[in-house]
Amino acid sequence: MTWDIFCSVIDNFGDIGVTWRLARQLSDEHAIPVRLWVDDLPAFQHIRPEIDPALPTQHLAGVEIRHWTTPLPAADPGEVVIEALACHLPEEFIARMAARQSAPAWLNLEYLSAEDWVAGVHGLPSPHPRLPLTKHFFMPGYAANSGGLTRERWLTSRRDAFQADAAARTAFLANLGLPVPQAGELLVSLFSYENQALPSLLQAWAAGGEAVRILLPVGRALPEIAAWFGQTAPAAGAVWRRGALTLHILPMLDQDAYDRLLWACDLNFVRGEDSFVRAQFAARPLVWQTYVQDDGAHFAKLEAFLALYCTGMDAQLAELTRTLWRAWNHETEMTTLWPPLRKALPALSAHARAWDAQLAAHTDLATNLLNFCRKWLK
Ligand code: TRH
Repeated sequence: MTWDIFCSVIDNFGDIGVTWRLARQLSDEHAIPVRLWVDDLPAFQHIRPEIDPALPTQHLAGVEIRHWTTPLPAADPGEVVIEALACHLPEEFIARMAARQSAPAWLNLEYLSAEDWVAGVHGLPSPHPRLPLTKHFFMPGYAANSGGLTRERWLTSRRDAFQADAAARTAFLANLGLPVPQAGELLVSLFSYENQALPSLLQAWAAGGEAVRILLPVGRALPEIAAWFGQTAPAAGAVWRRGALTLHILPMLDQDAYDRLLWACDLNFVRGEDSFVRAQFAARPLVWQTYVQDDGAHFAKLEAFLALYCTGMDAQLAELTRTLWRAWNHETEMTTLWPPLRKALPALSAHARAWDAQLAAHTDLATNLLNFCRKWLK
């Protein structure tokens, strides 16, 4: 049974990051022929350099990738159609779906949230007002009665092997032009949006008593950071130093290499949706910057996740985590928060491992999707 997944890139890389990961897993682990429709191939190329933005059709890792243009190229809808992350299917495609002998399973794959209402909406039908089609909400989430998280079967074993192998870590870092980590040095990846708290954090790292090496992929935080270092022409490959802080600007890595970067670091700053989930799967301490929504809904998302993540944590550690993540998201001064965070990293690492083990015990999103569609299509 063929599946069509539609991805419209609103901005950045999360929309394509999430849909690509799912498409690849469905093909790889479930042998499903997947057709991924993407309206912004250059964005895709950032996380998978093999993508050729000029091609209307191409294949990668067993997935057929189609350039989603207007009008949509001719194609018969598959048995499952997923409109991902608030995109809207082209009307002509919906008409083709309705013209099929049996209606496809049509799913609205939503953004991830830890909020309570998610489980209540998961699986709800939304009948088309005119056509004999029903769309269902499919909600990723942390609860057992949600759609779950996209997690490959290989994840735990590959990650654990990598994290247990110091030589693999060193080789990976060397490949990025980075030196062998020294004893006592802290390795931190920093993937964030613009953030007014950045200068205070950089200041705390520079003034700390211990070496901190920051790995910064090129992107939205770069101008603010360059300004703090008094640099005017930031580019991948640059290395800037101040006090105990050394900062390396990395090129955008392909998605699998970015996973490894998260596995390799002692602490990861992540953002949006996909890097956030992958940092949880890295089983290392993390700090999340939410994707800002105009109505402030991102703060509710932050609090809902914190409530879950801090459950069972030692009270002081939970308080520190909440204070720190709130400061990062409300973009307030963080200088005084760094020393306690640094001290708490071993305890936070243990918590991150336990959290990951909890997540690994849930059924993954691709399997949940498959089970849902089988029921609907039978
Ligand atoms: O890029 P993001 O901010 O993406 C989004 C979008 O803005 C989207 O519209 C919004 O709705 C969503 O966030 C919540 O952050 P995210 O989700 O972490 O996606 C980044 C992707 O880029 C992820 O798949 C990891 C990948 N990536 C690489 O492949 N290489 C890299 O070097 C880095 C830094 C990231």
